[in-house]
Amino acid sequence: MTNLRHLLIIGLASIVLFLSNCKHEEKAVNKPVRQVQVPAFNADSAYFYVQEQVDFGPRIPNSTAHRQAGDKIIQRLKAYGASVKVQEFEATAYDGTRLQLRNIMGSFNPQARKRILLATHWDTRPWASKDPDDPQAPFDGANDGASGVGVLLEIARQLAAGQPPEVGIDLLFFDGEDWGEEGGNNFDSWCLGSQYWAKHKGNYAAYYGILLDMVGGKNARFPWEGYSRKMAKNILRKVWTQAADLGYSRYFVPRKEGAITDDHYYVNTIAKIPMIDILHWEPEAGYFGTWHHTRQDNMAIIDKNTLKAVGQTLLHVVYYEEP
Ligand code: AHN
Ligand code: ZN
Repeated sequence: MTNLRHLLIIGLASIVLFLSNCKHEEKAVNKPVRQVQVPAFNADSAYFYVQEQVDFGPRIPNSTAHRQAGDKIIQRLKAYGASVKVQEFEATAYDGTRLQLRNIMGSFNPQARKRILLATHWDTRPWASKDPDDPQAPFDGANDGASGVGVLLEIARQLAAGQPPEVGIDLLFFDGEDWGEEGGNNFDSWCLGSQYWAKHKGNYAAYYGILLDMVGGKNARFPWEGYSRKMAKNILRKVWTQAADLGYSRYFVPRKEGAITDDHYYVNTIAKIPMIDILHWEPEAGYFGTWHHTRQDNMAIIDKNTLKAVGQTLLHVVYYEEP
C-alpha cells in the first residue's frame, strides 16, 4: 500500500513539474529575452556632419553647393556600406523655376523584408524669407536642412561600425522641400522631392517611417504633430515612449500640436507608408523658432544635446524593432 501511495505521489509530482515546465517554456517562446546592443550615438560626429553640409554654402537647388553637398551625402553613405540609389528628376517650383533635384536613399540590410524608413530633407530654402532685414538673402540652413542630414549620417556610421539591427534600415534624403510659397494655402508648393518620391517609389515598402525636420536646435521641443497623430499614432507613441525611457522627455514633449504640411504628409497620403514627423516646435516663438527662414539659422543655434536626444532615440527604436 505504501508503495502504491509512493507511486501516486511521484506520479502527481511529475505531472505538476511537467505542467510548470510547459508553462515556463511557453512564456519563454512568447517573450524571448532580446539581447540587443544599441550603439552610442556620437553627437560630436553628427555635429561635424552638420557643419560639413553648412560649409558647402546654402544648398539651394541648381547651385554648385547643392550638387557638392548631395555628392557628399552619397559618398558618405557608400563609405558606411549602404547600397545607394539616387533618384534624379526635374520639378517646377511655384514661381516657375525648373529645379534639378535628387532624392538619395541609402539602404542597410537590403534583403530584410521588414524595413524602417528614416528621412529628412537636405536642400535649403533659397531666401531667408522671414529675415526682418534681408528677406532675399541666402542663409546657412544649419537647422532647417543640415541637422537632419547630420543625425542620419551619424546613424549610418553607427550601423556600419557595430552589430547591425535585425530589421532593414533605409535612410532617405529628400530634395526640394523648401522652395515653397510662404503664407497662404499653396501647401503643395513645398516638399517637391517627397511628392515625386511617393509617386515614383516603385515596389518599395516599409513598415513605418520617421521624418526629421529641424532636429538640432537649442531649446528644441518636439510635439505630437497633427498629421503624425492622425496617420501614425502608434509610431508616435513608440518613439515618445523610447525617448522618455532614455530621459529625453524635455525634448519629446507629450503635447498635441497642429498639423504641418511636411514631407511625411506625402509619404502617408501618396506612398501609404505611416510616417511621423519629429519637428522643431518652440511655443515662445509661435510654432517654429524665431530663427526659422532667417539668417539666424546658422551653427550658433545648433545644440549637440538635441542631436544626441534625437539620434539616440532613433537608434534605440530601430535596434529594438523585432524582425
Ligand atoms: C509649411 O510651411 C507649409 N511647411 C513647412 C515645411 C518646412 C519648411 N519645414 C522646414 N521648412
Ligand atoms: Zn524651411
